[in-house]
Amino acid sequence: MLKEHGSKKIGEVQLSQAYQGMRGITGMVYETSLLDANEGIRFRGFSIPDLQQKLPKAKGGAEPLPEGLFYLLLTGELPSEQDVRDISADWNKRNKIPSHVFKTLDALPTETHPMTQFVVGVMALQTQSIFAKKYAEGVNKKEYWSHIYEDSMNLTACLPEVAAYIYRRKYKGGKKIDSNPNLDWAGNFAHLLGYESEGFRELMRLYLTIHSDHEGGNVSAHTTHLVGSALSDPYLSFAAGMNGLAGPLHGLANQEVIKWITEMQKALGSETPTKEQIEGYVKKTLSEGKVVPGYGHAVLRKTDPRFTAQAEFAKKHMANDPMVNTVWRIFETVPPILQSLGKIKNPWPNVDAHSGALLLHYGMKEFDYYTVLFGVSRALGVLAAGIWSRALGFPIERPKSVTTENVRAWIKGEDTIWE
Ligand code: HAX
Repeated sequence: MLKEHGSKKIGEVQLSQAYQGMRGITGMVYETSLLDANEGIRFRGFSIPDLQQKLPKAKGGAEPLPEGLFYLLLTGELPSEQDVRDISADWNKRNKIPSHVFKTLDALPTETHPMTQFVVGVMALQTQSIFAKKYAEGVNKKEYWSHIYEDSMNLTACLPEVAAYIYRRKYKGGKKIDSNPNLDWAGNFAHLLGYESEGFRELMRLYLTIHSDHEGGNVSAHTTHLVGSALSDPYLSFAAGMNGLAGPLHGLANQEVIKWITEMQKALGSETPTKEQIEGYVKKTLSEGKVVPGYGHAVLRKTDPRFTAQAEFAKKHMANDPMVNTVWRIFETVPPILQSLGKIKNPWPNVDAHSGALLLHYGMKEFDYYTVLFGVSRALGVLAAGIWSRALGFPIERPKSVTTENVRAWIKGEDTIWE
């Protein structure tokens, strides 16, 4: 394909795009999912409602199992029930975590933000990298992908236990819970965290499926992709991506949403403020030069279908929950206000506007932990994509940059350095 079509142009770059976050520049290939501005995410062509219908579920459950989503992202094909059971069993065998990982986490003060602890935990696991060992021994580049695959499977298998260890240590007095090998990956994660209701397990299955992938340009996926292109192993590249997810304009927004709503409830003296009260609080937030967390997106131009999927889950399981109802009232109130500012390209809610209310419903009130759940899910997408990047032999990623001095000279016709 490249021999025949490699010189065809897929876009042009404007000066404003170079200065303003590279919006709209198509500059990378990322196999596992594609984002449409109006329709939202498709995982290998399948929308979230498609996945809810077509992916295998737990016994008696209604939500897709993330193992099935991982199979789909990796192979491009829908898995059978047996494929999904095989992955659950495989991950249950691979989740052997060396004791130094827990000791490393224990060395951190418990006040350390859970995302920092998560990244430290992943970095401590890096001693297990098969790719790094094989590379040091000398390996043919055609085999890279298979070692990256082994690392990705092992890392994915270990993440729930590492993530749950952080939760139990920070908030539950360090009482660690052992894995239950009879449970699916998400069900076991719920169990490891200490949540045994079927409702929370179902929420985790949905949550870990829908947060997994959002094409390649978002900060966590792009960072994992970029760092992986230097042949840094999946532990190194995933940890790098997680540092990006920990930013408040990206994954940390799920923590910020609940923090913002809780502060609003306190300021207004009501658990379920009216639309008028919310309107006033939103205007105050904007006048203080802050963003309204959970709203807006760099690519999406409609309500995020991941928000809608979570709202549907809430309608089914907790329609009368006061926090959920407040989230829905915020949804009725915020978009017209943001729209009226005239500068916000997408006034609609994103994935993070809803997730915290669902977690709170089941009793998970430690909102600074929420981004770790997002991180565990995001592993499925970025690691599957990383296996493909090595299979396709993508080179080290290295775009060109310029200085403002170059740009000024170019405007005057004195510099053509990049033409
Ligand atoms: N509240 C207030 N102002 C907002 C806003 C919001 N929710 N969303 C955008 N804006 C502002 C921008 O800050 C920018 O202002 P300036 O021109 O003064 O700098 C202006 O509107 C134009 O921004 P944009 O082009 O519409 O949005 P961007 O592509 O630059 O940014 C963001 C996209 C998601 C970062 C942005 O909408 C935002 O900050 N939202 C709130 C934080 C949030 O919810 N982040 C999570 C996003 C989804 C995600 O990654 N989840 O993990």
